[in-house]
Amino acid sequence: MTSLKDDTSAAPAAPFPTAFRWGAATAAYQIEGAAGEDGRGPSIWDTFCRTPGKVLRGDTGDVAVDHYHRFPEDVALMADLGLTAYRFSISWPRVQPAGAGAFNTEGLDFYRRLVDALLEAGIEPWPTLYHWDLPQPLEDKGGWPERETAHRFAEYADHVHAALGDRVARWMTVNEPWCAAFLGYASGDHAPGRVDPAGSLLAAHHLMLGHGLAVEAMRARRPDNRFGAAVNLYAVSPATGDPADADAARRIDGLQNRLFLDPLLLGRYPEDVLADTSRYGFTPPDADLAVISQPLDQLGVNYYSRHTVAGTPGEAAQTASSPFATNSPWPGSEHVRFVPAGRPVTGMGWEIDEGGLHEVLTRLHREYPSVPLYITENGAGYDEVPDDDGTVQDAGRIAYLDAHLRACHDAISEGVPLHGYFTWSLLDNFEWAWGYSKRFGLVHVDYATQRRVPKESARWYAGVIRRGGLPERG
Ligand code: IFM
Repeated sequence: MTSLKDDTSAAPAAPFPTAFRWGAATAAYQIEGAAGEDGRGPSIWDTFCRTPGKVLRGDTGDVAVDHYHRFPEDVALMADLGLTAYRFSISWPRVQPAGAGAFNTEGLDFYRRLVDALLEAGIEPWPTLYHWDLPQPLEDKGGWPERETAHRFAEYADHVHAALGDRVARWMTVNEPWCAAFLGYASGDHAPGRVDPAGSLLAAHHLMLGHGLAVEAMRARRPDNRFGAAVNLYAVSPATGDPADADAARRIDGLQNRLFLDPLLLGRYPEDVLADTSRYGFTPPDADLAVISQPLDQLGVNYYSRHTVAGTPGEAAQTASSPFATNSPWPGSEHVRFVPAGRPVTGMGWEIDEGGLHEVLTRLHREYPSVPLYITENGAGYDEVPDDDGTVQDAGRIAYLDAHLRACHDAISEGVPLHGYFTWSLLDNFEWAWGYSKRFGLVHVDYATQRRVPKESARWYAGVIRRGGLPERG
């Protein structure tokens, strides 16, 4: 294979700061496989995948892209891309199979080997401690709606940190608590598949409490390490000027963005969201907010699209996180409809709106205390197949990444403290309820052979990294 770095570089038309992190992201359940190896315990996703009608075609993460065994090849691919940072997640059930009690040395050893390989290749490791794979025994005891789960998470995080904190400086606690809470416990589109709106609000609170407790414990050990969480944020617009649509936008912005940003960064819950959800008796203890609002060294922003919403009757858009979606993931605002705004969509049916990323970044800068920002996920899912000559043409993904990176560039020029960008994802992988039918990778994976082939977007991204910025607008 010719090296992805062979591109002869011209100076970028849109340069990024020299220290800007250029990364890619993945998550344990989506790539590792080896579900039954070396002492790993069952997670809620193992159970969910085996529940008929939950995951397209009955796909599972049992093998995924076999990263557990092929990580040296994958680190070599990252090096060839020129990545300076790699965001991955640590599988809680691999490290602590029952979610409490004994830790599994073999599981931790895998992450030691991975981290060592990354450091050897000059790539900064960015582990996330929770990307949705709760140990099943903890779900059997009530899962995230139970306060105890937050304490179990902090204990697990502390143990991993004790093992790796000498070689890993940057830590992310929870990934996309909105999805874990509301897709997991309100709509049931994700594991554990419960439809319990009141429980989903408690889950959201306990995910943030777990984050705060974990940061407290880890920071006490190594104040020099850097800690944060990754939230999935959206720009939100009303469909029309109708006051009912404005109210819908306020509600969805509240549940999607402010329900997480306000406790984390301001140490309070948004009053209007507490009012919107009051029918579910959500009254989080005030004392927890001091724990949740630990100073953050970095905020991870996962951005994919904009929500356009209406509070009035009409046509609804297909924006589902699952092909089987039926229940609402918006507790207290179940009546809100998501409507098409007419923009082009990715293969997920998600509207492409790089302006929304600029809006999210500048809003963070304007409305919240200054915290270093990183795009911890951004990318596009399609279902592309290789051409006869084996190349994978993914012009749609290149256009998506180019547009969103230009939005980042503009935001930085306007003073937004954005310090890095991790594209989702390094490799094609298990896309949750969609199984293997949607591909987000820069690198194509043939799931029958596990052969990896960098797509055209990988060559493009390697060029951006090499030049330190974007080429002239095409
Ligand atoms: O694949 C997911 C990832 O696990 C979390 N953020 C969104 C991605 C695309 O759906």
